[in-house]
Amino acid sequence: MAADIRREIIETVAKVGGHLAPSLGVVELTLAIHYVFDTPDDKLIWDVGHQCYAHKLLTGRRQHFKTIRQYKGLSGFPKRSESAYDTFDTGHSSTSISAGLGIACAKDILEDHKKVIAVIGDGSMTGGMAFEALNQAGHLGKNLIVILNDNEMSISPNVGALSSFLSRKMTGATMSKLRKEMEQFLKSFSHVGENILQVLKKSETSFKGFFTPGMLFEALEFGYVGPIPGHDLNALIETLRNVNDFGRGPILIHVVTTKGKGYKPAEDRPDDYHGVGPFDLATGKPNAASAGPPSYTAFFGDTLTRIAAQNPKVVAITAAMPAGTGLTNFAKQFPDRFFDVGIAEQHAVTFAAGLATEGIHPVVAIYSTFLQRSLDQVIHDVCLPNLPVTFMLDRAGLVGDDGPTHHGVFDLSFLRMIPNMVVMAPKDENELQHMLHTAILHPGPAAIRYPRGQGTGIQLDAELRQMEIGKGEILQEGNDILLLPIGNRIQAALAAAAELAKMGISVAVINPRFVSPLDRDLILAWAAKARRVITIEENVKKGGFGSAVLELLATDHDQPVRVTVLGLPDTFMEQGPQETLRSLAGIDTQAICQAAMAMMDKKSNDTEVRVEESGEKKR
Ligand SMILES: Cc1ncc(C[n+]2csc(CCOP(=O)(O)OP(=O)(O)O)c2C)c(N)n1
Repeated sequence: MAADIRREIIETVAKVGGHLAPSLGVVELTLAIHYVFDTPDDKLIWDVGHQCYAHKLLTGRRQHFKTIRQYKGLSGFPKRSESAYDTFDTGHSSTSISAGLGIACAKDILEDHKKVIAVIGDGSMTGGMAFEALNQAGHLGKNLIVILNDNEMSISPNVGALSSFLSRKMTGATMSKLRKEMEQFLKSFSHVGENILQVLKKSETSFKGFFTPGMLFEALEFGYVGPIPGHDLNALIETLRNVNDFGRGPILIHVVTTKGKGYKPAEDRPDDYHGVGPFDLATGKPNAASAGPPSYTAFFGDTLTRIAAQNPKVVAITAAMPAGTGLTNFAKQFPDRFFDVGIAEQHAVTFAAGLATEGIHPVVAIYSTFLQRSLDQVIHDVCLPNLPVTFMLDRAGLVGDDGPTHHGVFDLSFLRMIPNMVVMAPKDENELQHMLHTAILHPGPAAIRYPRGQGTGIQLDAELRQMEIGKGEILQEGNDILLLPIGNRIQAALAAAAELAKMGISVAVINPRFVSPLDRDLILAWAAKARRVITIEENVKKGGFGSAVLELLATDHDQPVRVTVLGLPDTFMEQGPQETLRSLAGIDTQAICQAAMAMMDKKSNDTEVRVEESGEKKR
């Protein structure tokens, strides 16, 4: 059965892409859990949820499995609305123990004696929330089974002191160093220490046993079982049965697995096969990528490396995504100025704040969706003391197949409200490099958001230019309508302007560059001329760029201006190709043209109708 499941996963992911290596690593574990426990009444929670493919196949979704991560298809993550077997919606890491403990406490109150099992990877264990939950779970002593899926990998090789501790590198040099330190420590307690030391010395095994990974969890009042070989079904089933039958209180089962197990290319390069696009089954090689310019991510990585070569105070920080954020080269060239903090976005931000207080300039590269974790750290630790930290928000906007857990569609709203924070979005990769240069020279916090995917192919200026903070540019003059697109919507707006020109509509297009502070003068001047304004953003409408423009125009009572705000609706957008989702949300070229034509058709009664959100009128 394990072989069948693996074949199905590999064949499907080769066709449609997905999280391959994490899912292959837990096939036996998934089988054993469903074999021993009484799901869905026993509650099973997958941390991150990217390893849930075998779980989906085993819980009634085999028929639809081919639609995974596609528009209207199965989600790539556990989803309560999809199946009773999906206990908890996940996508962001390190939540499973907290959720599991909540469920265990609820079951206690409800006098329901079913089991709760949280499966968490060693990478996700680097997230602070996991420890907050272990801390409370140990204290409460509730029945909670935590399965640690230890494959020594996050997306890239796992980092941190905990990782070495877990990976049982308690041999050789580490072991003798520890032994010496222990001897000295125990000897300092004269008689008692000497006695314990003698007992420990008698048996090498007991000495080693003293320093197993279990120590850590036992100190947190968890029972510890393991390490268990994670591809040995018999061993897994026996262990889970014992825990199911006899386990009481919080128990951690340490299972050792191989990421990518069963598909050679994924076993050899688990980081490359963590999440993949379609690939050739026989060779493992990715299907030919569409020709075109490199990604925004790559342009960011290259520019930062160039800047760091000139400026020794620039450092880079990632939260477990060195490759995803484009920092692999930087890490190679400047190992002492590169920090992978683990899946710990909150810590990453406050760590950056600490560096900044000493005159270092940290560049924190985090996907927009994961910076949501660090809102308080951004406000309290960086913006309040006005520290010069640059935030690079990759994957801002609609990310596509990963869906609602991963769309980065809130950052304009949650960053522009913070005093001292400069918020920018480049129209292309050339502007991205100038913005990065500008942010690093700026004496306070600044954030740059840019989309997932390829750049526009524009020629890069050889020299980096410092931009004036809060200054936009007029890209095209016109009298009938002013288009105010931000970031990646600029190309769509220029295309719409060209279409509208064919219909005799004269369109002005501004590149605002800054969402905070806004270029008030430029926007007010052109809005006064056109009297019809359309804002376009790949962010939720609520509180985003359009809201900022509305706030600005509302202060200017002399100039009645009609405004249409195009942006993402007040729902969680589903998964699917980026262009499909943009069209659905009404922020693509066609939607801009339609909004413009609708505005031109309306009788001009400007004093009555001041502000219109797309679809709704306010009088
Ligand atoms: C808060 C957060 N930050 C970053 C990520 C991106 N991410 C997805 S999986 C992963 C690594 C998880 O490693 P581990 O828990 O060991 O699971 P494995 O993939 O090795 O099975 C990372 C960093 C995320 N999902 N959530």
